[in-house]
Formats: sequence, structure tokens, C-alpha cells
Amino acid sequence: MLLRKDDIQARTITEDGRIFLEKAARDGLETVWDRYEAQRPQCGFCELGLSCRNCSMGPCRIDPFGEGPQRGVCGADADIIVARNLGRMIAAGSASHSDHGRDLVEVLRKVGEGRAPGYAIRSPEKLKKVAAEFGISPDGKTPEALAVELAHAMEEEFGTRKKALTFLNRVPEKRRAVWEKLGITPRGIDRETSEMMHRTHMGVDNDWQSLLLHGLRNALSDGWGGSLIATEVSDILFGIPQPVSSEVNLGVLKHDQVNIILHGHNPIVSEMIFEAAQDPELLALASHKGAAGINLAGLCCTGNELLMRRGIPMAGNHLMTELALSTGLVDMMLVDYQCIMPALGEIATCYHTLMVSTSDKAKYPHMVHHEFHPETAQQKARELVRQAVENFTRRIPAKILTPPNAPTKMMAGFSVEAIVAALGGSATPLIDAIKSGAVQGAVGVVGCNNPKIRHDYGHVTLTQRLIQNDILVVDTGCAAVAHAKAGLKVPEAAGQAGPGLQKVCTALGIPPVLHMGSCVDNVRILDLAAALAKTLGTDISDLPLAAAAPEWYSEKAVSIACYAVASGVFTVLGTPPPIFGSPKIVKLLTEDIHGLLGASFAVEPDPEKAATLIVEHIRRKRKALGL
Ligand code: BF8
Ligand code: SF4
Repeated sequence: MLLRKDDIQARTITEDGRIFLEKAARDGLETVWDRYEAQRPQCGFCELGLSCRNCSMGPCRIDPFGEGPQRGVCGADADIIVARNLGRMIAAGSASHSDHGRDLVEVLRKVGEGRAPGYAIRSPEKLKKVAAEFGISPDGKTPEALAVELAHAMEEEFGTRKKALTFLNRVPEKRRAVWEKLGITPRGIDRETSEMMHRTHMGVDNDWQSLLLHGLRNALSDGWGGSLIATEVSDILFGIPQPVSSEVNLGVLKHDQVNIILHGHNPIVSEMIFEAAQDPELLALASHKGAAGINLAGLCCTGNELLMRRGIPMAGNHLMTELALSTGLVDMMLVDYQCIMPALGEIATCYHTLMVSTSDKAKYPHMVHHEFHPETAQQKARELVRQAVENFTRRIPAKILTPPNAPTKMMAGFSVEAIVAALGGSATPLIDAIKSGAVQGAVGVVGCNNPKIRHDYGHVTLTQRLIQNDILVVDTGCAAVAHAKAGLKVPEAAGQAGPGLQKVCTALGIPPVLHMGSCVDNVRILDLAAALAKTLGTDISDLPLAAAAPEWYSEKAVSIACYAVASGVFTVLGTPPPIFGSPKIVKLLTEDIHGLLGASFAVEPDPEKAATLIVEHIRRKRKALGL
């Protein structure tokens, strides 16, 4: 199953990706790219959003050429079916982020109750700040008591009977008025998702416009609810990220050390592993086994969480998760949930790697399940690190390829608090730089990898073009890893930016592409945008901002894109979403919605063209502001 050189080139722009695609092929592994090829041609009805299996009178499909059936068995037409499918994608994405947030709130509560040994409140300041937003006074309370009260209030947000989510107090007045007018002010987080599942049941909401409006409301309950809770509680428990230097790509895996990879999304497990990996007894055991140390490395968003707060190096992003195993150097991979390909366990059987799943709600084939609960996580983490250390001597020499490439240097840790600190204590210098034109605007380049798009090409190309045009890029998720690997996240990368941005970055000693975290941390970008709009007394949609997800694959990305647009941010998607079966819906989302929200979507797979769209958008916004 050897791959031709140009096939490999077509799959990824990364050096370690190419090296280990070849290695994986030599080892006879089937990767995500092979499985994608095997699936082609993919179902055209599904690509267009025109298939429905919401009930057992179906499955149904609509003929896009107008010759075959134009209605499902129930009578649903193309518009209804496309809208329902999109609605369910949003619901799934919103549910994923929000359920992740709920898990963190549970830990917060248990820390307060003294039932989560090993965890602590690392940021009492943020605890107080967020508690105040929920109307909870810190007076006369220990941080633990305050944590319990805040956790109860946050748990209540998931099913709240209030008319709006608490965090909407961060949203500019003008934006809240837009939502009120459209009837999309988000209420209880679970309620919006549950209502979406209800509306999309056969025979409920059969108006495509009202389905889409509820989709926006559902997404807003993620962005200003579940995801924001996840980010804020992570900061309270694990600390507010501060600028930190680290390294990225498969070169971070060490031949002479015990390598433990942490993959998934939730920092609850990985933070305990981080502690355990520093245990002197386990380090001594590693040394006894002939290892020079215990090396942690991250993948995907669990990796981003650890990178942001602890400077743990990053092995790679979504499409690198299988290839990381093919090094033969991974002594243990620990996964929590989301974006963990079910293929991983089987791939690991080719090597000595121990695969461990940790969440009660996420099990995988060929993985050993060790459930983490706050009460016992500390002890469990030590047990697992010990197993990883013991596994070091079981490596299979013939299957090892130590990555020949050096890791790339990078900086991460740009929380809103860290950005404000880098600016000297307030956002004013950023606003001044935007006003003067040195910085033309800011764009969030976020999201996944997808084998439909050459790995990392979409992210890196778009971001290079944007910074060349003096546009500051902030990023999260797998996009951030792509940029880091391309060397865009070191202060010296300012040399690749236009003259204005270059000057600003050099003065502040920051890269032109700022790592703001994991995918739930997209709310940090939203928060910053809202704070800027509030300072200027305007709406988010008036600012020279945009967002892009050049290689998105996940339902979570659909929810993120929808809350970005609903919050007033023009958003460009690289991979086409399954909406093209309904010209009316395409027109609404890419054109007409602008009149309602001051922002819209665009779909543009070519990152060069996407860059042009965004640069033009930012110029228009600047002009409207008189800049
Ligand atoms: O939440 S960017 S592939 S890892 S979904 Fe997944 Fe996409 Fe990566 Fe993080 Ni986000
Ligand atoms: Fe077919 Fe309607 Fe059932 Fe969907 S809900 S499967 S379109 S009958």
C-alpha cells in the first residue's frame, strides 16, 4: 500500500505529515485519507443536505435536478429538509461544547465541597469576577464556598427558566436588541438544543426560516452559554492562560523518554496527568526503566488546553492523530472526548501503544477504559502514568521512526487577560492601532482539518495573506496548530506581516498570529470583540472583524460559525456546508441575513479567494467607520 510522492504532497503541506504518511503506508495502516478515498464519490444527496432519515416513513431524498421526487414521504420539501438537517448539526455541536462545560462545572462544585482531591481553584480572581456576574457576593465566603454557589448557579443555566442567559450581560446593548427583535435571545442552554430536536421531529416546525432562526438561537446558547461556561470554569480551576513558549509537530515526541499523548477536549483528565507526570516516584521509575524522563504531548484541543496553561508541547492537529501513533514512540495515548477517530485504537494495535479512554460517555474500540471521576482522578492519573512508564520497555524497535524533523518553536497563552496585559493594561493601544490603520482589523481563523482539503493548506495560506495585509489573526483549535507548525506563532514571524502589523508586533514582542486556545475558547475571541464594541459604544458588526474556518469538519464548527454570525461577525467557511440543495437557504445565509444581523456567511474553499473576500470586507467596515 505504498503511496506515490505526489499523492502524499496532495494530502498535506507539513513535513512531519509527509514523513509519517509514508511510514504509515509502509506499516500497512489505513488512515483517514485512505478511508476518505474509499468513500468517494460521497452521497450527492447528503452533500447537498437533501436526504432525510428523521423518521421511519423514510429515508427520503429530494432530486436536485427536479426530475425525481421533490418531497419526502411526509411532504417535506428541499428547504424544510435542508433547514432541519442544519438545525440538527447545530444542536449536536452546541450540545458537545455545552456538555463539556457541564463536566467542568461538576468539578468546580466538587472542588468547593472538598470532594475532588488534586484539583484546586487556581484563579480566585476569576472566580470572584464570574460569581459577581451571576449576582453572587464573595463577602465573608471562602473560595470553596463561593465555588459551590457559582457551580449551582451555572448548573441552573443549563435549564434556566430565566428569559436570557446570564453571560448576555457581556453583549453590547445594540446586539442584544437585534436578538430581541428576531426572537433569538438564548435561554436555557439545554432548552435550545432540546427544542431544536423537537422542532426537527416530523410534523413540527416546517417553516425553513423559523427553523434557521432557532438554529441561531441554539448556537448562541453555545457561544454565550455552554462554551463560555467551559472556558471560564477552566480558567478558574486551572488558571488564566499567560504567554508561554513551547514547541509543535511530531518532533516533540522523544526517543529516550516515556511519551504520553493527551487527546480530546476536556482539561479535567489531562491536568491530573500533568501533575502525576511530575511525581518524583514515577520519574524515578522512568529512570529505572531507562527513560530520560516523562514527556507529555498534546493533540487537538486537550493539547491546546495544556499548551495554553502549562506550555506542554503539541504533537499535532486532527489529521495528525493517527500519524502520531505511527512513530511507534507513543507509550500511552489518553483520550477524553470529541474528534477522537474511532480508528485510533485499531491503529495502535500495530504498535506497543496503550490506548486509554477516560470519560464515562466516550468509549472506543481497542481501548482500555479507565473512567476518571473528580473524587479519584488524582489517584487514577498516577496509576495510568505508571502504566505508561512500564510500557516504555515494550517498544518495538523495528516499528520505530524517530521524527527526523526538529520541532517548531511557538508561543501560546493569549487569553483576553494576557492580550490586555501585553497591550499595557487596556485595549486602548489596539483600538488606536486599528484607528491609525497600522492594524487594519482582526480575524479569527479557527476550526478543524478535513481530508477534503489539503492538510493545513487552507489555514496557513489564508493566515499568511491576512497578516501580509496588516490584519491581526487570532486562532484556536486545529487551525492554531497548523499556524504554529508553519512558524507563524513566534515574534519573529512579524517579519512576514505587512509594515503596520509588523511594527505593532515588534513593539509589543508578540507574534502576528495569537493563540487563544481550544475550540470552546472561541468565546475568548467573542468576548474580546464584545469588549471592543462596548468600549466604542457600537455593535460587534460595526467592527473591522471577520472569522474563517478554512478546513472545518465538525458539527461543533457549525455551531461556532452560527454564533459568530449571529453575534455580528462575517464568517467564511472553506468546506461547503450541506445547504446547497436549497437555493433559498443559501441566499438567506450568504446575503439576506446581513440585513437582519449585520453579518453573513460566505463559502469559499480557495483560501486565496477567501483572503480577498475578508480583506475587502474589512476595508468596507473601516470605511463605514470613517477610518
Ligand atoms: O474542538 S478544531 S478537529 S479538535 S472540532 Fe476537533 Fe475541529 Fe480540531 Fe477541537 Ni474544534
Ligand atoms: Fe422522509 Fe419526512 Fe420522515 Fe424525513 S421526516 S424521513 S422527509 S418522511
